[in-house]
Parts: sequence; C-alpha cells; structure tokens
Amino acid sequence: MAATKTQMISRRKFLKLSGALAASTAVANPCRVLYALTKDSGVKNLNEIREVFSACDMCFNKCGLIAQVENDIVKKLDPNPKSLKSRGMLCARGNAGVKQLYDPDRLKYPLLRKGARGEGKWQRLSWDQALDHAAEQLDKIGKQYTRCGFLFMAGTDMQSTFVHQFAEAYGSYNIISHESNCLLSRNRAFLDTYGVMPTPDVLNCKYVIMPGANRFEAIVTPDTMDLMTAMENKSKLVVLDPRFTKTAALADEWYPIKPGTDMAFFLAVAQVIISEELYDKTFIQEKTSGFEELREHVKQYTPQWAEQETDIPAKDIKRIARELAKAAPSAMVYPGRRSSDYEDSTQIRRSYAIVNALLGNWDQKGGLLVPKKVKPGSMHLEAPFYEDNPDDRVDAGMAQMMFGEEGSFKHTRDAILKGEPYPVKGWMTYKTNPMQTGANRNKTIEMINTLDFMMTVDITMSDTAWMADLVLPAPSYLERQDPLSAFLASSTCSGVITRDAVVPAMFESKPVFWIVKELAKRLDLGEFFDYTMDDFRKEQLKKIPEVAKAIKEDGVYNITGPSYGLYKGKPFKTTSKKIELYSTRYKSKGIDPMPVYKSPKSIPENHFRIVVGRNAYITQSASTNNNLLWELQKENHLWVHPESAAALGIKDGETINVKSSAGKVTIKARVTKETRPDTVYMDTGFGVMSNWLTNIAGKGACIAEILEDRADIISGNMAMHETFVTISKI
Ligand SMILES: Nc1nc2c(c(=O)[nH]1)N[C@H]1C(S)=C(S)[C@@H](COP(=O)(O)OP(=O)(O)OC[C@H]3O[C@@H](n4cnc5c(=O)[nH]c(N)nc54)[C@H](O)[C@@H]3O)O[C@H]1N2
Ligand SMILES: Nc1nc2c(c(=O)[nH]1)N[C@H]1C(S)=C(S)[C@@H](COP(=O)(O)OP(=O)(O)OC[C@H]3O[C@@H](n4cnc5c(=O)[nH]c(N)nc54)[C@H](O)[C@@H]3O)O[C@H]1N2
Ligand code: SF4
Ligand SMILES: [Mo]
Repeated sequence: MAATKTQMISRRKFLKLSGALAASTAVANPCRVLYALTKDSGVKNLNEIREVFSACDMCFNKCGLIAQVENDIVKKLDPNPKSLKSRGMLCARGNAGVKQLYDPDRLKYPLLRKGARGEGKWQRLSWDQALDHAAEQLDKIGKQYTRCGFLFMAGTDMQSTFVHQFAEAYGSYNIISHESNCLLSRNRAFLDTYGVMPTPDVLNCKYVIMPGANRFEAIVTPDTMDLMTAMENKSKLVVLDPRFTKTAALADEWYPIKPGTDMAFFLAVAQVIISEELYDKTFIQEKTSGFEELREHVKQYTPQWAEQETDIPAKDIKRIARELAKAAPSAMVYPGRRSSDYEDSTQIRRSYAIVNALLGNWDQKGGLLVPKKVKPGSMHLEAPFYEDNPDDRVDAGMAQMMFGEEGSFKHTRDAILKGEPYPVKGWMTYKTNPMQTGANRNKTIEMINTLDFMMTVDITMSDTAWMADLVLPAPSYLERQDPLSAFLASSTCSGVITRDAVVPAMFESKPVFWIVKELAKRLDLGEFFDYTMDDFRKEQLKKIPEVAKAIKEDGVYNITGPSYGLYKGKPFKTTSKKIELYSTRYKSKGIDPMPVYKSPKSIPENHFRIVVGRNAYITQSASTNNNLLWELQKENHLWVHPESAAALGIKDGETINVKSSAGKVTIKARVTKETRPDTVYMDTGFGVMSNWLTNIAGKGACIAEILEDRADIISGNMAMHETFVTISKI
C-alpha cells in the first residue's frame, strides 16, 4: 500500500530533510543529486522517479514545490527554486506535507451521523446517498427558511471559489470565509488610509518595527526570508510583543509591550516625528490629507505618557521615532497579518498606517508597495434571483464597516443563535475548522445545536467535522487539480501558481468542485457548473498565455521587474484621493476619524490576559495531528511567567485549571520568562473533541474553549485577546 511505504520516513530522517531546507536554495537538493548520479548507472527504481510541480498547502502561502514521485507514491517534497515568492524554501510544515497525504487518520468515505451530535457515531454512506441527502436538506431548508437560511463557510483554498459560486447559484448571501477570524481589521485600516492594502518591501527595508507579528515563527513568504536577508544586510529589527518569540529573540531590540497598548506607542512615535519636524514635508503636502488635524490630535500623546501605558521607556520611544525617521523612506511599521486581537484593532492598525505615511515610505524601495498583479479570468456566474430572500446578510449592520463579502463569523454566529433577523438552519463548511479557530467553542456548539443540518468537507475528522451531520472526505492538495491562483507578494515576486494531481486521489475522496457540481445537478442548478476544471483554467488563461507556458516549464509564473513608482501620478482610492491621516469617511459614519487611544481594560486581580499566537510547527488548528509534526510537539502548555507561577505555587509541568467566562480547561503549565507576568499563552490545535485524530486525542487543551468572543467594533473581526483568565492548581 502506498500509505505504509511512505509512513516509514523516520523522524530523524524528516528532521534531517527539513533541516536542509534553508540550504536547498543554494545547494542542489541531495535527493536530486543522488537521482542525477544514479540515473544512468543502471539503478532501476530511481529511473521511475517523476518530479511534479505543485504548490504547498500546509498553510496559505502556496510555496512552490516539486514532489518526488515513485510509482505513484510521493517519496519527498522539495522546494521549487523557481518560486520567487517562497525563495526556494519549504518550511518544516511544508516538508511534512507527505504526512498530510499519507495520514492514517484521513477520512475515507462519506459519513452520516448516527448518535447525538458530537457523540462520534457514524454510518458509512455511498457518495450517491450522501449527495442525495445533502441536496434534500439544501432544498428543504431553502424552501422552509429561504435560501439565505443556509450558511456557507470556506477557508483558504484554491477551490473555495467553487463553494462561493455554489452558494450564489443556490441563492444565499450568507457566505463567510475564515478571514473574519484572521486579518480583516488590518485590511480595513490600511484600505481606509491608502485606498488599497499595501505590501511591505521587507527585503529592501533598513528599519523594520514589528508590532504584534511573529515573522520567524508565523511564516509568511517571502517576508520571513526577506527579513532574514535584510538583517544580514544590517537592517534593524525592533519587535513589540508581550512574548519572547523567536522573532523577538533574533531582533535588535525587543520590548515586552503591555498587551493592547500598541496604539499608544505609535501615537507617541507620530507625536515625536511631527513635533520634531522629522517628516518629509513635500510628501505630506502632496500625498496626504488631514496633517494639521493629526498634528493637533497627537500633541497629547507624548512619549512620557506612552511609557505609562505601554511599559516601554519614553527615551526608547523617542529614540526609535528618530531612528525610524532617519532611515525613512526605507523604514516601516510592518502592517502585520493576523489582527483578530482587540475590539479597537482597526484603529490600532490605523496608527501603524499613519506612522508609515509620516515616514513617506509609500511606493518607495524598502517601504509599502502595491506590486504588479496578474489577474486570471474567471467563469462568469449570473446568479439567479430568489424573490422571497431577505434583503441582506444575517450579520448585516452588526459592525460599523463590515466587509460585505467576508462577513463576520462572530456576528453571524450571534445572529443565528438569536434567530434574528431571520432563521439560518443549514451550514456547509469547507476546509475550515471554526470549532477550534473561532473563539468561544461552547457558543459554536450551541449554534450547531440550533441547526437542522450541517455538512463538512475535510480531509480528517476535525472538531468541526465531528459536530456535523454529514462528513464528506476531500483529497489533499497533492491529489487534486486546482484552478490557477494569483498571489501578491512584495517587490519582484508576485505571481501565479496552480496544482495538478501529483498522485491519484486516495480512498473515496472527492474534490469540492466535484461535490458542488453534483449537488448543483440534484438541485436543478447544473447549468451554473457546466464546465470542467480544464475549461475553468482555459478561461483563466485566456488573456495571459505567458502564464501557462511558465507554469508548465517552471511550476510557477513570477512577475519580476520594479514594483516602485507604480503609483506615481495616480490618485489614491480614498474620499480625498490622498492618504487619509484624517478619515472623513469615518467621521461621516460616526467613527473616530483619527485613532483615539483608550487604555485597555485593566486586568482584574488574580487574573491574566490570554493571547493567541503560533509556532513554526503548527498551522492554526490543522497540523497538530500530522505524524511528523506531532513528534515535534505532542501537546500544548500554558505559558506562565515564573513570578506569577510562584505566587500561585505552580510548578513547571504541573497540570492546572484555566478558567474564563467562556469556559474552563486543564493543561500543563510551562513556567517561562518568555511571557510577561500579566500575560499567558497557549498554542492552538489541541484539546480536540474528535477522537479520530489519534495522535492528539486527549492531549493538551483547546484555547477556543476559553477565548471569549469579542469583535473589532469597526470591521467585525474576531477579537481574541480581550479575555482574562484565572489559573489554579488542581
Ligand atoms: N485559537 C486560535 N484561533 C485562531 C487562530 C489561532 O492561531 N488560534 N488563527 C486565526 C487565523 S489567523 C486564521 S487564518 C484562522 C484559520 O482558521 P481555519 O480556517 O479554521 O484554518 P485551520 O485551522 O488551518 O483549519 C483548516 C481545516 O481544513 C482541513 N483541511 C486541510 N487541508 C484540506 C484539504 O485539502 N481539503 C479540505 N477539504 N480540508 C482540508 C483541516 O483538516 C482543518 O480542519 O483561524 C483564526 N483563529
Ligand atoms: N508556522 C505558522 N506560520 C503561519 C501560520 C501558522 O499557523 N503557523 N498561519 C499563517 C496565518 S493564517 C497568519 S494570519 C499569519 C499570522 O502571523 P502573525 O500576524 O505574525 O500572527 P501571530 O503568530 O498570531 O502573532 C501575533 C503576535 O502578537 C503577539 N501579541 C499579542 N498581543 C499583543 C499586543 O497587544 N501587542 C503586540 N505588539 N503583540 C501582541 C502574540 O504574542 C504573537 O506573538 O501566520 C501565517 N503563517
Ligand atoms: S510557509 Fe511552509 S507550510 Fe506554508 S506554504 Fe510555505 S512551505 Fe508550506
Ligand atoms: Mo490567518
């Protein structure tokens, strides 16, 4: 069997292989050297090795890869040196992708719930039975509650577009992505300042200040590698993080900022830059609006004041502001990525955007860019109109400026629980695991228990699948053909990538494209999906034939050439057509036009703030059960500072209770100076309910169980750092 053979890669060998990843850009891959050496020497098996291009899917980055395939078995995954975005790198998780494919816990066939929800009793169905059942439920719910009574949720994936298209053809506006648990408030802030979400040119930056991002563990390509290269070229890195992350460890300076106070820091930086006239006057005059209002506004925010708020010494704030201005325009406040943290996250990120504007780093080397992008075509879908549908999404109006096409998981769930403004009784999830990644797991369970029907398409029995009524098995990224996907990265490395099946799909797994086509047929919507993946790709490539050629030859299409100066003479897509230091649009909506600082709620006595983050082996909730990665981390721990642990009599490794208003878990303590005394932390992806995840079942605790669900007021992005917990010995 294919699976058994590849499962024999030992941990030592795996580490050796993934350890070689950094070197693999410069040095030819050892496997391929061996192959080249033995190719003509009469060694039989190696002759059968095929090298197949693909794109990694162990996280959203889509790093270019080359699979080594022997007799339809993937032996190893190598980085694709031609992929400029990933700079010829495949991280530890990328290397472990072999075990995503050959995971003994993979779902094998459709399953229908037998016992109570979450009880774990299942009946095997044929695909026909499963699809008939799903179509029947879609039809029934659509008729009884209108089409908007069915919610669709798809995570990051090259096939998620088909779930969205299906939802549109079916007639529901209630489509959400994982993004309202991820980065919407960051996007909101930068879009509302610049009219576009810029990309940081980390590679050429001389001074990076990185607040609330962890680029050496939370890998974003090419930023992670570019930051390393920039630092080798003497760029300075300043990290603000309540935890001593690997990024903090490698930085020139690290400040364990008091959580929730970054806005105070950046308003004070702005105050120094403005009061000392360290900004580029021509740039401010030509490109920005609202400078005088900003000057007045930040007068109150002195470094001395900010020291009290942030725990960062005033003299350092002042010095950093001056250093940033000196390095400008090749200096930046890194925009970050995940911003599902505070109720005022949009305004916090606005303060980053405003300081960047003061640095005049727009469209400049080492600053914020809008790189060139290729836009593949798409199949046009003329969605039918259903007269009885309500006027709007179920979460409409629940945040001040929600992205209509993304919605908000938090607000949608609240609306469903309330049954207002209208009932939603069906839910389809694809490649997303909100039971682990949506704060307040108990509320998600409550929501599921109000539904008539829930179906999940996944590769394993995730906690979300565990709660579903119908579970459909999908092929992993190495087994399926995907559409083309364009990506934007920093200077000279945007591009397009795609996937063909590296090996045939295992078990009875079926791609979601096929699933929605089959459902559409059963619902009389077949006309909307009357095309094949090849047709879809042809449509995508119609106007960009050069992409097809590059992908065939190199596995990826890179856009090269300068990314600077592309905005020269162009108006910004904002109300004032300039960079908005002062937002008239916010003002008109009753939102503070400039970020107004409010101290975070103080932590009650004997409580701690819990924050979310990542390490380099885990992708949110999705990779903790992977056989190779699990060997590197078998459970999670609660990080507690030694002073706090001593006050509670808690020892390193001791099992403790952690409690919030949302829930309670038990977990082992990791007593460490790598977090502030007032802040605790645990990794995501453990404490699973699904006992089909055999490596991690019964291990560690689920952070979503104790995170309270708050939302960023402006965007509706989940706010996951607003929870206070108590910890106690058992
Ligand atoms: N507690 C906590 N919550 C978080 C975060 C956190 O770090 N901690 N991070 C936040 C952020 S930044 C994000 S982006 C979101 C992400 O949240 P999610 O969208 O939930 O992402 P994952 O946790 O990666 O879960 C992906 C799911 O897809 C399944 N899967 C993997 N590959 C395939 C495939 O090829 N096909 C199918 N059908 N399924 C597949 C996995 O088994 C898993 O169930 O979570 C947010 N929420
Ligand atoms: N290995 C790995 N890489 C990944 C992912 C993964 O799951 N694993 N996920 C990918 C995805 S979807 C995303 S969105 C990105 C996320 O990448 P990042 O945006 O870098 O997100 P996090 O790792 O969540 O890092 C947030 C950091 O903020 C710190 N923090 C908490 N509160 C505060 C605060 O008030 N102020 C400041 N200054 N810091 C604070 C936390 O301790 C944490 O280290 O990573 C991507 N890359
Ligand atoms: S960063 Fe790692 S896991 Fe993510 S796509 Fe790249 S290689 Fe894969
Ligand atoms: Mo994310």
